[in-house]
Amino acid sequence: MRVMRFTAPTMAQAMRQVRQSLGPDAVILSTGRLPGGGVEISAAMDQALSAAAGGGAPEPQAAPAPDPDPAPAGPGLEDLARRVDGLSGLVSRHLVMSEAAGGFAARPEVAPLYTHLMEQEVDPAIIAELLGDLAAPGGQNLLPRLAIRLKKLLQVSPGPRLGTERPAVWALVGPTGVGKTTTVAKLAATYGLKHRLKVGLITLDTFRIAAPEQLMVYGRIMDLPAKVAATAAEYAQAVAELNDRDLVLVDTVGRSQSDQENLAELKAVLAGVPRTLCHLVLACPTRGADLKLALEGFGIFEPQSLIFTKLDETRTFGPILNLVVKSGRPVSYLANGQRVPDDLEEATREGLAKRLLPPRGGLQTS
Ligand SMILES: Nc1nc2c(ncn2[C@@H]2O[C@H](COP(=O)(O)OP(=O)(O)OP(=O)(O)O)[C@@H](O)[C@H]2O)c(=O)[nH]1
Ligand SMILES: [Mg+2]
Repeated sequence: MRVMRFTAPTMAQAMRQVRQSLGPDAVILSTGRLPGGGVEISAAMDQALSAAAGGGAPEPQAAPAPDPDPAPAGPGLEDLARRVDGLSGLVSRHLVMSEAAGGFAARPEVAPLYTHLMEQEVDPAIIAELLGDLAAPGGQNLLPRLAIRLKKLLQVSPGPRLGTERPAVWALVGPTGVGKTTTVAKLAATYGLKHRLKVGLITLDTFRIAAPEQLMVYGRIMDLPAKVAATAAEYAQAVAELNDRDLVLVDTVGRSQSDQENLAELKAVLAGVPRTLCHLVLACPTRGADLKLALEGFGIFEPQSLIFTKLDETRTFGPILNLVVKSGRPVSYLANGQRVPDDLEEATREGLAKRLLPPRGGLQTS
């Protein structure tokens, strides 16, 4: 069992130590205040809990220790351990949140920022990282310092590179109805009309009635060649026929993130052109937990970037930050309306930070 104890002046600093030493999946076993000031966290590696369920409470200690009971747990115990793991994670998150909230509330200059980021639904662990030791001597405005920290966390990759091999092939994948086809059309207009590149279109969506026509119409309006493919061989053939193009944009069928069978089928079709780079399209108003599920489900496509749509339908942008931090993937584009091609912007750190932060002077201080 790997149990470690961390002490620090603030909960945020202690949490950072936990993440640095044990990684993002560390399980918090307990938190508490030290008599002389400061806080203490006992945390363990994930596998420690299955041993804990086998008997014996975890012993807080300063350094990793070998498992005292190496006997393998039976299937019943494994299930129990999973449940304990889930519950422990939940309880510890609440403990850390309330500890952190208490700490931030006691600092009047930080409290409004904390409230704002919580309202933006930024993950509490990220808030702790952002605000933990944020200080401005002489009572200066903390907002510019927070903006710098935020921009460091926000990864962006505006205008994915075309590379030397032509055509570059980008496929947009994602859950149903998030705006994949609309975004393909917006990108086609951006790269074809604005950047004057030769663009071709392919749709792999032969599942929904009239789906192929949707892209064909865009192709006709923009005078771009558009093709339909249903199998890996047809897809390879379609890309081969578009070999005079600089960029081929591929629209795909929307699938639920839980539909692993159909996702695997789509992956097999995309494998017809191995150099296809996938970009994951997600709708910003989707609940945070469901966005994380989508990120996991569509992980099989190894997306190069995240594209968020429907920003015009929400005022809550924390989930974008949460997903960037969780996935390590950059955001490439943001879609903020239905108009093709106008409602598409390249993601920038400044643009995202501006959406996430309160306007200067717009903080509630009560
Ligand atoms: N408000 C808003 N609506 C959008 C945006 N992008 C797309 N839409 C709308 O969302 C709806 C679905 O868009 P599609 O492009 O067909 O979505 P899709 O992901 O291709 O859908 P499926 O192929 O069925 O999975 C349409 O009504 C679009 O006009 C956006 O950024 N903001
Ligand atoms: Mg579509």
